Amino acid sequence: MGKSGKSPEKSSGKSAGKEWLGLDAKSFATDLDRHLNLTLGKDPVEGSHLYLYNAAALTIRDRLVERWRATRDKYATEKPKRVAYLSLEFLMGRTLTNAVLNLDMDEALRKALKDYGVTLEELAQEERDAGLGNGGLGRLAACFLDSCATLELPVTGYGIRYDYGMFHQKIKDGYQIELPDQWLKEGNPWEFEAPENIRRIKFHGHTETHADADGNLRVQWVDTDDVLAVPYDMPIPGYRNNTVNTLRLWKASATDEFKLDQFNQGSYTEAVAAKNEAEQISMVLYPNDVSENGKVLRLRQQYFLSSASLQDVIIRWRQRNGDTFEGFADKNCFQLNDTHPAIAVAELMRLLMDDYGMGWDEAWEITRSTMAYTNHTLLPEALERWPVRLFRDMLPRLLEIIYEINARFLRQVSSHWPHDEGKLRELSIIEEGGEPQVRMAYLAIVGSHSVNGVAALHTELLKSGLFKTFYELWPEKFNNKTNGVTPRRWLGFCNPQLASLINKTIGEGWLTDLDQLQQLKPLADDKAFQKKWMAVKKHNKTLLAEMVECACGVSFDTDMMFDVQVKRIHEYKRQLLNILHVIHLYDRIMRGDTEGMVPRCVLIGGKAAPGYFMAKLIIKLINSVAEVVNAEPLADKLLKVAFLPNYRVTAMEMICAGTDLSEQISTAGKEASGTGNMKFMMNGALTIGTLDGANIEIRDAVGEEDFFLFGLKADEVEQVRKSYDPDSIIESDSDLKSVMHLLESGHFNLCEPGIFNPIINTIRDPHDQWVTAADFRSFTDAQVAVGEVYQQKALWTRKSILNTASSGMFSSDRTIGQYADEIWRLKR
Ligand code: 26Q
Repeated sequence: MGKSGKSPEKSSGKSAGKEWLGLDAKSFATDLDRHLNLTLGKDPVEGSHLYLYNAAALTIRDRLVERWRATRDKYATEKPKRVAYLSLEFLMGRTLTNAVLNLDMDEALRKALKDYGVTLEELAQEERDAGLGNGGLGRLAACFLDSCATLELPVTGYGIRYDYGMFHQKIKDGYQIELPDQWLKEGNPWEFEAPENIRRIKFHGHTETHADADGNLRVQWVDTDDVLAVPYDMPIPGYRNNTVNTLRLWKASATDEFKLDQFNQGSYTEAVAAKNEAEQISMVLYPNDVSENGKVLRLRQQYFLSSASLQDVIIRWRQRNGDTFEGFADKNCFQLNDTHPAIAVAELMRLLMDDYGMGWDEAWEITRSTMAYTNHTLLPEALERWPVRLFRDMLPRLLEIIYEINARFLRQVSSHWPHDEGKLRELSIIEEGGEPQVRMAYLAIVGSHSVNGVAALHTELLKSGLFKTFYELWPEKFNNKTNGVTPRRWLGFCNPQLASLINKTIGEGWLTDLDQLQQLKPLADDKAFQKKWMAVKKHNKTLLAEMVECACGVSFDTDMMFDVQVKRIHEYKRQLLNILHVIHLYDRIMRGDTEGMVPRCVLIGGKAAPGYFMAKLIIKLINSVAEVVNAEPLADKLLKVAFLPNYRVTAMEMICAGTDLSEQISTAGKEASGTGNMKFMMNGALTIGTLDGANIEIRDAVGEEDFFLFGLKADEVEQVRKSYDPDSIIESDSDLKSVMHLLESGHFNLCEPGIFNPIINTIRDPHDQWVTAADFRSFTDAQVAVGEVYQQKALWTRKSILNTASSGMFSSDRTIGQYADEIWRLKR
């Protein structure tokens, strides 16, 4: 297998002895016409954009399929070690435009579309986002798949084909409303059902033990309610390398057995209802980005994904290798995207022992050496736990195996720390107490050979905090893999003007070797280059302003600074701190204290978990403040505020290109990494941020001069919290005091008195976990510094260029290279 970046000759390829379809405009035109007329059966005249979109998708898809089959053949011949990336979430966004970029079909397709009088941009709008994820973790999985295909690594993504992805967010009277995301309503041209690979998943029932012919004890899990897992495959193209990997998503389907039993007994309706229950498993994505404990359906989803995917890998192994598992661990690796698929540890043990007759020790050796676990959170309340009771009912055989794993593990703990009851209680996979719980993170750590965090600080905090004792026991398991994002989507595609300027300046190599952006550094002070750089930013700001106008009815002036915070709404991410600063600016304007104030447009966007009261109230506050500020004539040229509804992958593509200032302001020690921060940096935004997650590495990469730092550090936050007194902080800071006065006087909620009291109370609460008041002064001062720099156009532009130029290490190609070398040990 070659390295990334090699650009094989276009269209030079064969599958099954046949030349590949042409990549020229004429071939595209012919195929567009054929798909429109024959595959879809529509006339160009009656064909709305949707039909033309589908014809284009099929035209591109044909080319993908050729390369897909060739890649499959190549893996089948070369038999490389393979990785299964197990994730409950893949936040893919749109596919058409990404495929067009990766297969270098942009120009030809545009030409072919000319005849229809439609632009590629207009067509692309017809595609709904595949929003099968909540936020960072799901989008990371999508970026990783892009990098794996680009690096030509045999990695398959395994997930769930939810009928409904992340909810559609509407804002009504300032409040979030959730609407179902019917992303499959118009069909999905990018998926291929593979009924020949259906797998059967067991639930409920009980276990029976008997001795086999050799006298070995064997366990059978019987009387189960089974559900079928039907795979749908999506092609994942690499960047211009003819590699196409697979994302396999499972849909739940009822077995047909009810027809025989219940149907004959006359209980037709009950039989159909049972079918419903099975198919619920893949119905909807859970819209929480922090674990919601105890939901039965969620555990069903987790087991469904884990079992189907492991069976898939094992059955394919046996098709190629016969009935031996020798070499299995050298040829397979399972990466667990957080603890969501951690039940895979016990499931692999079950499959190897119960279905294939392997003894415990051999099965454990295979399990431990193939499983690897990535942690994505530092919030202790976000660690997944499941009641033992739930396991006993739903997955009785898995509970037995977990108990056995735990018993053997605790023996190891006692020999490491003899006579230490406390250590046993602390490390046990089963948390005792009122309602005994299974600690999924502990199961994942015990059952894996690798445990990684997603940014340097995050990994250090895991080792010294959450997983300290595990680190003492197994220091060699722990490692860091700082996140990254794919530069194809997050610069090449989303910012065509900047990409083209960069191409003209340093060539196109950066798309697969992002460190090459360093070559822009000498140009940071070049007047002519700066001018072009600014013109691109201006253009992108115009597009973003159009979007904001259209979605929010707020007009953003492109001469003003675009100050943006988009991410899930969560208290630790402190959208509240941002809005306090906005109130402060408004307060200054109203007091006439506007000297040196740089005109700003503040954009905030993100979804709140439907059951997260405070997050939803913060959205309401943002909208209430926006309404007052935008209606204030005195603020007109100085401050605009908008809340962008339904933030998603496709929105970010436009947002990150048009942003001047990136807000990364989480309470230090709480954001595992962040990845939006990287997208903004790549597109030349400057960051205002705390020393949290990957912000630290971003600042190290660009240099402290070109990053606006503020706030308490992670260890200082812990210190401050011991004697935190927000009231006295507020009392001694006249700006904050004035902001609190505006809030408390009901200035932003005249018609709805008292609604923001819960927010006011949190800010004043000595137990406020996120210490918002503590960082207000330093945030506001840093914002003044931002304003001073922004007013010096050349200086700002220099810093903007240096940010892009220093963003090389935040390519997911770098991250995936490290996973491949250090965890998966793939040859490359
Ligand atoms: C768990 C159980 C039940 C229901 C939902 C969940 C659940 C779902 C999604 C828990 C967490 C998530 C998502 C977490 C997430 O997105 N974390 C982010 O991961 C990014 C990629 O590593 C980091 O950059 C972010 O810092 C981190 O917050």
